[in-house]
Amino acid sequence: MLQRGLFIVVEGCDRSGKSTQCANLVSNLTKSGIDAELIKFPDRTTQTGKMIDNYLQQKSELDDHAIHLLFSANRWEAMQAIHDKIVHQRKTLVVDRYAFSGVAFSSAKGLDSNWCRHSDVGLLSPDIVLFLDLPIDEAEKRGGFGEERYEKKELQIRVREEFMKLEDKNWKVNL
Ligand code: NYM
Ligand code: MG
Repeated sequence: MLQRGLFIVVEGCDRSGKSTQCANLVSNLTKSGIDAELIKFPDRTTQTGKMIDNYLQQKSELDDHAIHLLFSANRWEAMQAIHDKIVHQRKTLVVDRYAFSGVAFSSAKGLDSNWCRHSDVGLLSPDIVLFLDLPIDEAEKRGGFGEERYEKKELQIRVREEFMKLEDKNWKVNL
């Protein structure tokens, strides 16, 4: 029996298959007797999440720094609950996007990547990061690509490059 649950983050560009793989992972963990739960960022249900959703659906305009900080706030407001689940309830969390997306997308837009990192400093660190690396050409062919802000080939290529700069020893790329 684990003393605490694991914090597993799944990252990737848009349409890389994260949601499908996250669902598969949770279901396989559950079948192996591990109490696992799926969490997703941005969480579009909260107040900050609604502002983020409007922005992504191009219903509102926001300064690049302001939206970056909203994405960050959307994680901070979930921290206590995440901590309780992992530490007290010993649940393993599979998290669809996290602070890496925050830095990769905002710096791909042109913000300073050091500035981008600051607002997430102190968030709970993941135990494992799984990065789904699908060629952008393939992602582009998938249904729905292009509906939301950021779903543009040129930006996705830069996002992928920014993700690669964040890779460290806790990352597993395309397992
Ligand atoms: N995104 C996501 C960011 O720009 N910063 C963040 O901190 C996070 C968590 O939001 N294009 C972007 C990546 C996606 C978009 O995510 C919505 P999803 O997983 O498609 O709902
Ligand atoms: Mg998306």
